Amino acid sequence: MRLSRYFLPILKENPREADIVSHRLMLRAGMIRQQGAGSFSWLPLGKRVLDKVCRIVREEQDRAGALEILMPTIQSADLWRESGRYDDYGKEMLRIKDRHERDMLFGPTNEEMVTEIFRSYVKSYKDLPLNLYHIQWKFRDEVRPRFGVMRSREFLMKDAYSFDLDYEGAKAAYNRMFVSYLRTFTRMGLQAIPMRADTGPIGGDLSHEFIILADTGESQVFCHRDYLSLPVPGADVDFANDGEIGGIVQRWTTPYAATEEMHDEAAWDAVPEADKVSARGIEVGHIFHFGEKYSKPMGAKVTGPDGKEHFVSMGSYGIGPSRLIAAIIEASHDENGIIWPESIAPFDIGLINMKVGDAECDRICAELYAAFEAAGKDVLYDDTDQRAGGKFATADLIGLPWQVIVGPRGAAAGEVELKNRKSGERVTLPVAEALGKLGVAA
Ligand code: P5A
Repeated sequence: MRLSRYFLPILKENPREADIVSHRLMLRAGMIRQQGAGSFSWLPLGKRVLDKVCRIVREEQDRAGALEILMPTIQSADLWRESGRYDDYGKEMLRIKDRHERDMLFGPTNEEMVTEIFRSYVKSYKDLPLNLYHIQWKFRDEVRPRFGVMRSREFLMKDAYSFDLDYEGAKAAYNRMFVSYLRTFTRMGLQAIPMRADTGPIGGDLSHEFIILADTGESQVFCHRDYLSLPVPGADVDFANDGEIGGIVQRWTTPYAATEEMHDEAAWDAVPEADKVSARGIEVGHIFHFGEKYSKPMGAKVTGPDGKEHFVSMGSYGIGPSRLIAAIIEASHDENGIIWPESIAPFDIGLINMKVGDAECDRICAELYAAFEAAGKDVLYDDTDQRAGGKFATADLIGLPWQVIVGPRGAAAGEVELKNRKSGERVTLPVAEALGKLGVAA
């Protein structure tokens, strides 16, 4: 992509409305545009990151055996009257009427709708376990939308829903999502700690929040230092093996970890002083087991091996991809801007032509650009006539993992400069070696 043809509305000044660094950097880097209270458009750079985050989420949901669907954003109130949540949900639910004066709502979550799908088709235990997920916009009329996409009113959620014959099956389904979440967040360069959590309006008796430690986090959290070094399972983890998956969950739930609402002072006192981590945290995922809370009132049942009908045992599992992006920036930035982990960077490489119009600079840039594209690298080529200082500031602000800088003096000698955004390390190399260092054949 050539920057001269891209839409990257960089802000030079710090936007006054942004209180935390991720919100400030997302606005300054032209990733998002605020459209109203807690409502944002995703501009090209932001949309690329959102897509990359969703791709990782999808891959890990699929790996754990969940199946992707897509449900509507607008739901019928009648469905929510069946579960009893239409009245319970309160002011956070945006309620709408259609032209026939029917009560509708913009979905804040989809437990009811997915239960309706399930009960319409699945009648036998032989079709279980089943886990259906989608990635869809949600609306919650939050009392205090703030911090940009961290707590917005319209936000993206990956929500999965599991259906099993009994508690044992449902616990295995819960464990699979638990392990899938560990992998998902690690792949984005985040250290997420599962903590016992309150179930709120979703309900149920077992729940974990996945928390990223960050000073700007909205909740106070407490955990054992061991969490900072626990190994995350690799891609070869066997999701079909309940014992293996259960063992991982066991290891990840043994040391003390709790959010403020679930904090247990007595258990906390038992943690050695040197191992106590008390910090602020950002909730990026939340999983729930709630058994028959929806299946019973909504009549979602299957025939079991005993020939009898059983209400299915359910759970639901959420990740907020839009919030995740803010959390990643909170965890990975410096005074000059964002530092993207490679897995979700909007582009892999920023190619900077310091002197557009200089024959050698233009030629080398064209050669590099073609080689990167051929190798399947995402590259943003700064071919604008902005001055060098401005180009460097933009490159640091948008935080691509690698910068390849082509200036007239180096170009005349067949050399370019390579800068690693994270380490700040710069090296001058002949063109072919620079390509080699970036894993591209010359
Ligand atoms: C689980 C999936 C649920 O809604 N029902 C379906 C369950 N859980 S949750 O904890 O309420 O939300 C899941 C994740 O969505 C993100 N999230 C938000 N992101 C941005 N702005 C918001 N206002 C917001 N509210 C929730 C969080 O990542 C949360 O963990």
